[in-house]
Amino acid sequence: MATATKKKLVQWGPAEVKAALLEKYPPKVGRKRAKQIMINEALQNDTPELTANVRTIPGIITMRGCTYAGCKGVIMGPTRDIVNLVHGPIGCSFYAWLTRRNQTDPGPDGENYMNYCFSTDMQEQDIIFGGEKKLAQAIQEAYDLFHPKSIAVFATCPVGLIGDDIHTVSKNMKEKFGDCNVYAFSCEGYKGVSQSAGHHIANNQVFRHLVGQNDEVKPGKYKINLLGEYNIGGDGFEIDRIFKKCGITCISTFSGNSTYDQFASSHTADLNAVMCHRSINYVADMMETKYGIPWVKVNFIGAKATAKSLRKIAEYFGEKELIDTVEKVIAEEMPEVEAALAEITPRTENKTVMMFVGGSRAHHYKELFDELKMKTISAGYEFGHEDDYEGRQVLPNIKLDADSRNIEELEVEADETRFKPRKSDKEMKALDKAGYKFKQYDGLAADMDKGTLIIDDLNQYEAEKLVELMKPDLFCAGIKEKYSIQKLGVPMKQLHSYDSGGPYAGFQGAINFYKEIDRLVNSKVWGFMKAPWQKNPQLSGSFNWE
Ligand code: CFM
Repeated sequence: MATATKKKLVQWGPAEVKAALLEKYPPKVGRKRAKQIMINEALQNDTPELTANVRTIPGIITMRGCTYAGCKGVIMGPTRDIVNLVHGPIGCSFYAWLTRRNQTDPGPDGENYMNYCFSTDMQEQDIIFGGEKKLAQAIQEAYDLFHPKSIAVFATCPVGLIGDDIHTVSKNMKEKFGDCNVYAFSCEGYKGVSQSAGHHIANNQVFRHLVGQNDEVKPGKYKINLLGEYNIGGDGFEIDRIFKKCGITCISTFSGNSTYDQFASSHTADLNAVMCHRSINYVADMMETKYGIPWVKVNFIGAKATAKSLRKIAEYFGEKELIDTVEKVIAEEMPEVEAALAEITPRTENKTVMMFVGGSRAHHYKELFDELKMKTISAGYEFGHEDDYEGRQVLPNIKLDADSRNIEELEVEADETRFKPRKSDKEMKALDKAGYKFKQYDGLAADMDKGTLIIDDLNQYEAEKLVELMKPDLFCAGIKEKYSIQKLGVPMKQLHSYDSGGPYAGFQGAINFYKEIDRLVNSKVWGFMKAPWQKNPQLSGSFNWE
């Protein structure tokens, strides 16, 4: 047993690894999982090769979270001046209470509810007799205590099962208050196959109830929104620092360190820059249709990627002043980055890494590992869709199943008074001619080396198997995976919460990341560890009367 686990990558081709991962499954499970494990061949297909966004097979310990987590935790969690009230048993709220490290700055008004945990604390009698009255009372209590401008209500699983009408309760309370926008999210945990469904449910309501509520034009030049950036570990603060230095005005971030008013006036921006394609690309599409704001994909994870994204924004506005400032900022920031890389890369070069994270970070963080000259030998998302793997060109050919159809798609039309094309036809054509790409995302597979393994919805068993077979120098995933991987003697970096580190975005963030990875891959500590069963594979016990 011990020799098999020590075999190195060179002895295992991707096809063999794939076969070994599937070997122990019953045939039906094996067939299903086979479709979610792809040996990357860098094809640029129009039809998806990999199956994604489908149900996890019952009995398998998935890395995924639930729909409520995606809605309340991911999208709405970072909004500081909206009271997030969870309608459900206390556990759902307690485990969402500041566990995602989305940081905030209370700003000049100081209005910040993120450090509170609001819940209706449903009991058995509420499940039996209905929880609507309790919900109305809780909304009233939050309003009386804080007088917030907005209260968001989130449904947990039992709420959907007993049929509480949270939307009517919210609407009635909104009318009663007059000065507080109250709305609800039907984001019961079971609503979709993963948290991805929760993003969609959250964003639909943000679009419906928040975006476009304030037409007041904000001061500033080169106005953009940053979509899909959630300020984990302070990433958003570093990106804001860079924007300010460049003279770019960020009207609203969806939703890192965000406020109600930022969402409300986001339709006044002139460009939407999309970070996390998975969680928000449809909002960019809806804002384009309704208000005429074009969108581009950006990535501020990785120093080179940051520079590239800044240049992309500057090219869109096309003004010399901005283009020059962006170049000046890049020239100022890069020497420190390069010095850090020159010092660290001799120690990280050719080390191997695996990443299984969410719906976009497995791709974004590859940039940082490339800068460290490390090899990403296997990667995947927990809940990415086919387009996140293989690019947006596969979108028309994704087969929608019943689970996807369950999630509402908003019908959006151009706003009669507020639709305004940001660029003339002539300007758009000129950008197109210069090779400028709007609405383009090529996905993870295009950036992965040929012959690497791309795996969707990796589970606990497969993660351990993969590490045993390929012995990477570093494994990246989340808290649920952390300790089982470290017990295998491999260092593990959390790319959701960053453990306690960060920021890792932008230029300064990249330097933080290089240092952290250097420390992890060059520390021998995990390799010295032996679990008790590795020393004595035979467990023995005795009765206490013996
Ligand atoms: Fe987007 Fe995210 Fe991610 Fe995501 Fe997330 Fe996250 Fe993530 Mo954890 S929105 S898909 S649902 S980048 S919480 S900030 S780290 S799984 S890769």
